[in-house]
Amino acid sequence: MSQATETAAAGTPRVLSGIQPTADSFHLGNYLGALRQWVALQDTHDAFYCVVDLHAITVEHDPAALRRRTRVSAAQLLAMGVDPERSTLFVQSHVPEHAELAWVLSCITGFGEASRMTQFKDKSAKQGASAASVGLFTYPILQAADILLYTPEPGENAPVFHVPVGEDQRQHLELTRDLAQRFNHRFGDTFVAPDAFIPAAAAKITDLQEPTAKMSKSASSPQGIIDVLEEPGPMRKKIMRAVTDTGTEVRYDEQNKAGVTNLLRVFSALEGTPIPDLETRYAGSGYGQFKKDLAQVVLDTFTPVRERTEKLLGDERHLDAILRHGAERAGAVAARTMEIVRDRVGFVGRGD
Ligand code: ATP
Ligand code: LTN
Repeated sequence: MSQATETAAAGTPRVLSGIQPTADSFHLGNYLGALRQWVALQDTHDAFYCVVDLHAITVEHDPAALRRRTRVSAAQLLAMGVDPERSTLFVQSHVPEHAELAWVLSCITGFGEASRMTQFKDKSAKQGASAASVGLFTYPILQAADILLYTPEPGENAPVFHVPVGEDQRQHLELTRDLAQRFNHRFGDTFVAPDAFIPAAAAKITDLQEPTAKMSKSASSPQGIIDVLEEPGPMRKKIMRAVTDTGTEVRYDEQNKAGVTNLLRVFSALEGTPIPDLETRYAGSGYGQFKKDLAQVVLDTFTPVRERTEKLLGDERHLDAILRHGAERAGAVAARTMEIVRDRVGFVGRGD
């Protein structure tokens, strides 16, 4: 059994989240919307964090890029502060129970219910609906399996189960809750329905060039997105060139000043300064100084992460050993859950 789960007292809140290895770097939206919470939640939760490579093959992919990005993703998580001694960090495909539970859950998911998932609709619309794979369609069910495999065990207190994600994942979390409750209803109490843990202030970081659209690796232009592993020069330039309105006032106004509002959110989240204090600090100084200072705050946050990531990638054996250790811990929990699930749905045990 895992060191982390052995030491986590029954009733310790549990957290699980996943991220796809589909880019050579995470971006600022990923960091503020989700990953920063991963690091913070380790202090209070028994944490499971997963690089979801099975999800990454739901769209056409290059095997060599996937292999590289899986390691880059894990290295960045470690560099951001995910601590493999306190948390279980692992690669989804190292724990085959994810795919197995996804199959079981797909058999209690309605076709219409799955058809309502907006992420599928958006992504399949981009490729042309007939080019979309069945894997992309069932993606949210695999995500539900990722989560429910790590359902907390009953303890003295009501079990707490958090899933930190950005706002765009709310619908998938609702599906996960519905599937947990449906399974429990049909086959007996098994899963704890998880709660989405969505940071209000940074739920949606927008594109620097198109401040009403989400910052996104697949939809943003290179100028609209800040990568965690970006070199300082281009990073500074992008922030200085971020779209703002024609006024000069640094003021939070979602309707009329979407660009400045997004930058204020980023500044506030990274520096930990309330937005009204930033408005006061930059009253009368125009956008230039504000952007310059913001660029410095972003650089101060990401430069150490980039340096640590490079170091971790320089020793692949060590990195792979951390991930193997994580897979062992995660696998022990997943195996226990699957044993119960197989029994509840009526599969005959192998008797070993
Ligand atoms: P894509 O848009 O290409 O699907 P993405 O850039 O949204 O990808 P994901 O891998 O889907 O990135 O997201 C990883 C995590 O980061 C998720 O929890 C998601 O909610 C969060 N996230 C992604 N983009 C943003 C954003 N712009 N603001 C806040 N959170 C975000
Ligand atoms: N669908 C999520 C990634 C993801 C995930 C998960 C998030 C896969 N499995 C489990 C939380 C919990 C995304 O696109 N960000």
